[in-house]
Amino acid sequence: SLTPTPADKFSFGLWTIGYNGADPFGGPTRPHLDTVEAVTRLAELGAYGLTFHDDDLFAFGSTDAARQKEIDRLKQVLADTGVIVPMVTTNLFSAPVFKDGGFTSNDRAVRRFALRKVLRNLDLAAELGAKTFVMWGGREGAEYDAAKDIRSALDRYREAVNLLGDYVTDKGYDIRFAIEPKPNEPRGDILLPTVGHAMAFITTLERPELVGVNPEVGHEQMAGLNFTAGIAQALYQGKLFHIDLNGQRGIKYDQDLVFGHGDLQNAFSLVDLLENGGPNGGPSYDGPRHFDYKPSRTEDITGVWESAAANMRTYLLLKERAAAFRADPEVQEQLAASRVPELSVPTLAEGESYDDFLADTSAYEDFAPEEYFGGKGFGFVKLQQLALEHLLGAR
Ligand code: GLT
Ligand code: MN
Ligand code: MN
Ligand code: MN
Repeated sequence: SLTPTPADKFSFGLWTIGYNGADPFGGPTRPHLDTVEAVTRLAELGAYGLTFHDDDLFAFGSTDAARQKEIDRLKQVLADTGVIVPMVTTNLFSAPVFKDGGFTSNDRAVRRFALRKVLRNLDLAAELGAKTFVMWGGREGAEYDAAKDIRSALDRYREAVNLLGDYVTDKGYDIRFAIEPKPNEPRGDILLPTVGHAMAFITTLERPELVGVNPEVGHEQMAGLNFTAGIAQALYQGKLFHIDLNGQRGIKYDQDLVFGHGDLQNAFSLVDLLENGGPNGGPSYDGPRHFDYKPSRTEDITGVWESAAANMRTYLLLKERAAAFRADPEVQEQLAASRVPELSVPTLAEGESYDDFLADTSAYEDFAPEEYFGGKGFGFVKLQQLALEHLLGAR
């Protein structure tokens, strides 16, 4: 069905629908959106989750009383609507004190303050039942090579994440961390710029099992990478802890468009991967389908809610189209003709040693590479056209 329900696990950041339209060139075009209204409207639209940064819910530097008042208002509207908080994250990028980063600022006092801000927010995440804690290090980076000792910065990042891992373990919190990569913006270059960098970093941690990634469609595409392929590798390594869905058109500033309003064919293959698991079938990811987009500043509040609904509707449309693609006998035939399933067959036979392998003359001595295919192609273009026709609703 194309009507979103909580079973679809659609979630939104408070900062997404709450984006007031301010950009580096102009001020707000929309008034502040209150948390209670945001949650109420999301519930009506069929979303199941709300996520937030500490500073989205209560302004940076709030008194304890002002902070608690907003937490209580949030808890009340969650109870009234049944919306949950699957993920919480900390803002270590907006306040001027974080201009050179939080965990990796050159200034040690800033690093200590940043870590305390995160620990306090982790307690709140646990209190609200969040299972994932996202870390987007937007200010962890530099504009100038001489300004940042990258190896020390990674040491400090590691020190911070190790401390957080000890903290949740000792407190018994059922929370895992998800690092969100981004290549640049707001910093000239950001640490852990891609999914691959982040997954390699995770192997250096003391508790790697507690840490995964939160890849964002647009962020990988800003680096010119294939998002679906990156997600497939994160799944392969058991590291897809969370996902940020949105749209991006090419290598430029972070657009945060509605999901599908960028590279639609890649969005199709992504939903196919998440829902159908690629060639082997079966869903491959059961976590939140989290939209991290920005309603364009040209829109009024009606447009905000239309764009929120558009994200979910596009996801569900792609899910339907991907199911039709997989169910089409002609697609199955072409997959076989293109030898897609054959890639899952191990290259060596069971129990075949390298001695056996070297003795197999059919593999090398008698193999004629030029004649082998007899000029035959793989038919990948035909397969892609079948996918496109399903995507367009032409089949
Ligand atoms: C910020 C960023 C997003 C991150 C958020 C989590 S904050 O809006 O652009 O991509 O997911 O910190
Ligand atoms: Mn983004
Ligand atoms: Mn963003
Ligand atoms: Mn994001």
